[in-house]
Amino acid sequence: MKTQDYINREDKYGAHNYHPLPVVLERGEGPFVWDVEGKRYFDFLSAYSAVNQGHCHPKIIKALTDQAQRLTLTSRAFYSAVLGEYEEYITKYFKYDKVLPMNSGAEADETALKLCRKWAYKKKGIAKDKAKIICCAGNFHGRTITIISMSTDPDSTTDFGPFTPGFIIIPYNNIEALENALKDPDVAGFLVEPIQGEAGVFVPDEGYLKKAYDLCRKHNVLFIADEVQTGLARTGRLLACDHEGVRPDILILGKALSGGVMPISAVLADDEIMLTIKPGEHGSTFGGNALAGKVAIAALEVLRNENLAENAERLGKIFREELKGIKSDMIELVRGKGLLNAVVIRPRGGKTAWDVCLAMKDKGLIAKPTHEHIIRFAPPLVITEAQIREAISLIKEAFKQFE
Ligand code: IF1
Repeated sequence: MKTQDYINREDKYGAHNYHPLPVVLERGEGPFVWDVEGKRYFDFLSAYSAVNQGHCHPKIIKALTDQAQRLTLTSRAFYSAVLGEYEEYITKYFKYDKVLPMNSGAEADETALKLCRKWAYKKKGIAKDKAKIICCAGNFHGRTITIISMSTDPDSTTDFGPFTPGFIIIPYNNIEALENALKDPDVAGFLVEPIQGEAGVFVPDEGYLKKAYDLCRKHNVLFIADEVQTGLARTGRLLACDHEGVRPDILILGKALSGGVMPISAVLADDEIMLTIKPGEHGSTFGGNALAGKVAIAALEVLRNENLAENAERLGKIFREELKGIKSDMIELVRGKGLLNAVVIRPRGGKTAWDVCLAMKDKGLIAKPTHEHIIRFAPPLVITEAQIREAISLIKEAFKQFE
């Protein structure tokens, strides 16, 4: 079978809810993936930051295969020998009292919303069913009905209503708007991405998160950080909130918590908040399974042992510097933090970000456009300086084609 045969088969039997770049991958190692024709690519998407530790990291795969032969899933109807070990490990790692384990990022966001509401009624004293949560225009928190109820993206919402009430949507990176919204005494929480991914790696002004956090504190409102994409070393710190010394009241993690091996997500909070949810009130068949516990411990160990946050910080600076040095009319703007970066493309002669991505693919580097005119660049954090420089020369060559 050739590339086109694989594409045709997906097209015929799979729902058409994605529009992939025409490349069919069959193997991955570190920062590289190979297609079915044997061609090697730099992976500059990293499965939307789920493979921060690199493809098929040997320590994570070992944890997976070892545990897979002992015990994979018990459900939470019983205790497991692994869950407590994982809970102790991750809570000490992030310095929270408790963790609530889930699977996908969307589920963890849902969990955070439910937790926030429960806290609002049990602790803050908001009247039954009145709690509101503030969120930001341009957000991306997942695909469930409740989560898209917060979305301002028509692709995410059109023909999917009716929606979940209880959200106040304010502009991102706007402290005045937050201050205003916080005047409502029924507000229980503020849910925010430290950098907006889907919006095109939109980095807020320095000090925004800290000011937002301080305002939430002042109004007895929970500061909830969705670090599903920005967390776990991606932006040059363990958490993107660490750049501003902010400790979220509720922290949401996913994606790289498994190094891309299986869906593992988590919500972290202290007892005052987490213990408001009682047995039977929330959960998931697979959440906290033994396989996930061992995989997540290994994935977190790799981040620390291989200094991936430091690597992201250092190489991110070089990467942005070099990108800014590329002489092309098509590059309007380069932005990002650590190894979460984006280029805003100025279309030229009918050529868009999609065409640039196709040209980069031909050169041996894959990345995905977002919103027609933005290309996200987010390689695995195990990438080396020499590899980053090699990747940049490929990107340069691709842009040259449009001169
Ligand atoms: C897809 C974007 C990235 C997320 C944040 C929760 C979730 C995500 C901050 C949900 C998921 C994804 C999913 C992916 C595309 C993608 C994405 F462009 F849409 F915004 F990464 F930038 N919070 N992000 O970014 O996690 O339920 O998917 O595990 O294919 O939809 P999930």
